[in-house]
Amino acid sequence: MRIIVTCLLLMMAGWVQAELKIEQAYVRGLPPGQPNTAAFMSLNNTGSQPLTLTAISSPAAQSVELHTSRQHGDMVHMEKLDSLQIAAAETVVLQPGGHHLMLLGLHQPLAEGDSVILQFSFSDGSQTSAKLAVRSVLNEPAAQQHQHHH
Ligand SMILES: [Cu+2]
Repeated sequence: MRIIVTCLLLMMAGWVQAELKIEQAYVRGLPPGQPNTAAFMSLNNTGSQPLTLTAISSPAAQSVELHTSRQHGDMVHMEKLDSLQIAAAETVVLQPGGHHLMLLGLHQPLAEGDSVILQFSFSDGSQTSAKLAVRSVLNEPAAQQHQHHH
């Protein structure tokens, strides 16, 4: 019964579920007072057509942007990307130091154990959403590796 109701709601919303599997997704939990944070995940296109991610939104933030990190000498700059293409049957990994999502203007501080909903929209009109766990920056894999090596 619940499945039927969900399908009806999806149909009424007028969008198609994107053929995308989102894994290893988390939002970086920062100390209170930080207005923005980043989200990381792997995006696996399970369909037979390329997907172009064009917009992301979240009820937890004023806006969500797609960024990439680029090294200029000793400085790492973030640049906004307008879209991200995921080829059929390919996986794009968003990770610290590379592509990532930025949650800008957080409505409230995010702590370990919280969760954040993200909604993804694609150029073909399909959409999907994901619920991401908040992981404290101290528990992030990259941070652990960093500490491990030094
Ligand atoms: Cu960024």
